[in-house]
Amino acid sequence: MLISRCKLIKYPEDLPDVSVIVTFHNEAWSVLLRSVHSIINKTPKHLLREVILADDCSDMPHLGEPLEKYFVDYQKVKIVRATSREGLVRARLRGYRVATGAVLVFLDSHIECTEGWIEPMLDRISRNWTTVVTPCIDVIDDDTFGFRFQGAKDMFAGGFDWKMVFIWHSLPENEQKRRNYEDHLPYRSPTMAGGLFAISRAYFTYIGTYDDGMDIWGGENLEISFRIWMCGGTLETTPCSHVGHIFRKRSPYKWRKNVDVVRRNNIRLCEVWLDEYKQYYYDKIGIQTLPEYGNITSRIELRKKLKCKSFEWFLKNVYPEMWVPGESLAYGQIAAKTQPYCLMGDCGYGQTGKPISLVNCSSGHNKVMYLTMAKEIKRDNGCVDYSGKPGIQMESCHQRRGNQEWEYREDNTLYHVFSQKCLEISQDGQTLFMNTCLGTDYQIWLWNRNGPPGPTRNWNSLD
Ligand code: UD2
Ligand code: MN
Repeated sequence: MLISRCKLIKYPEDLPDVSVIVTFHNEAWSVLLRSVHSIINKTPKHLLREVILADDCSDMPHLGEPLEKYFVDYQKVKIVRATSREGLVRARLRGYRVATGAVLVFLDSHIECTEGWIEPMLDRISRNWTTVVTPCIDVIDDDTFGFRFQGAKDMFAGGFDWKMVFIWHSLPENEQKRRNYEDHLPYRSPTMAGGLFAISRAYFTYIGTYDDGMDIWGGENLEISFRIWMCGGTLETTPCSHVGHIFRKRSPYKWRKNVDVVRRNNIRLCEVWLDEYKQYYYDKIGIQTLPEYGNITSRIELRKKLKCKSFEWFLKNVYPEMWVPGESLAYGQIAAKTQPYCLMGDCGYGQTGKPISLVNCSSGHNKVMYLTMAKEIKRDNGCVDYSGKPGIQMESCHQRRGNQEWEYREDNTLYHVFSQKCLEISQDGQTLFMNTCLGTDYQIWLWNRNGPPGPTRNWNSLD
């Protein structure tokens, strides 16, 4: 259920009005109409200036004339079209150029707005024009199209990893505290998913809209998130605004041939905003020399003109929970002392719960693990987790210690703080288990006691 406190809030009558910009490329008819009708029906008339449908050169017949005809009597619905496929950034910019509302709301084309979705966002922006707001994104099931409402318990903020992939994480304790653990209050988020947000039109212009050199999909969400924070704005989510979105299992449309556009977009973003931290992305994707990524001069000038802060400032002040590889307390393969076996933890996107296994240390697998400042043993987005039940597995990192808090002790044992047990390899070298710490050779693990080369945050410097 919607947090009940949300329903009690009275918003001023004179909130700023909005231009809702929906970009689409080959969207299904019913899905697009569901999106547009929900916008019209759920936005108070006096607040809705217009709905701009920005067609990114769709070639499905229903999106041509039939769409024009369907909306012919809707004065507030405007359709703008690209004559060649431009990608979502340039399609959104096409919408922005014709928008006249005080606030812009960008939405994907497969969404559903709910009652009261707009007021909480407009309220925040009307108090401070540099606040950028996202709604809570609920899930619309991509098989049944049913709407799955998220409650207050599932509040997530946005983060990212060094593959420059957007990730969700639970609200850090500090942020909970800052808002007195009150579920209905907006919370700050280091990044946003990218598809659904409200921003003052003047502010969008002021901070340099989007990087129009970004193509098709990807990267623009982190780029605008970093830019908002580093250049003096605030990015937050209001739990009182809910919009559903169809998360699709795979991308339904065509991409460019011969170019990895996501990587190219990410390089643009790294070169402009990440300072020396960009190295972590390049290490992660394994490139030594940069492929062609276009011209970024105007974006670098923008950063100077707006006197934006450094990426280190962002990591210290906005996202202190972010894991920085160079700050690791230990890193590399974790090798058993007694046998030629190393720990292997597998945790791709969305897959968790896999048991930690043992593989030959000289095998080709990437077995590099990190001991983070939050005392996790980490690989990708997974952390070694021991729940007290038999089995040690990779789970998503939660930074709340508990099952994921480990110490690599002076005597080279791997100590699980909560259970007070040590990691042990069986005498036949086949299995792993947790045992009372005895300091026997089967509990000794060899690991480098430092982080990999790379920038680290200087927590003491002032900025
Ligand atoms: C997420 C965002 C999306 C965007 C993307 C990163 C949410 C819910 N969605 O992925 O908005 O920030 O991350 O780039 O946060 N489109 C075009 N032209 C194209 C490709 C896409 O117009 O060449 C449209 C598409 O029809 C859709 C929107 O752009 O309305 C976003 O694309 P998506 O739904 O494939 O992205 P999504 O939700 O996987
Ligand atoms: Mn989408």
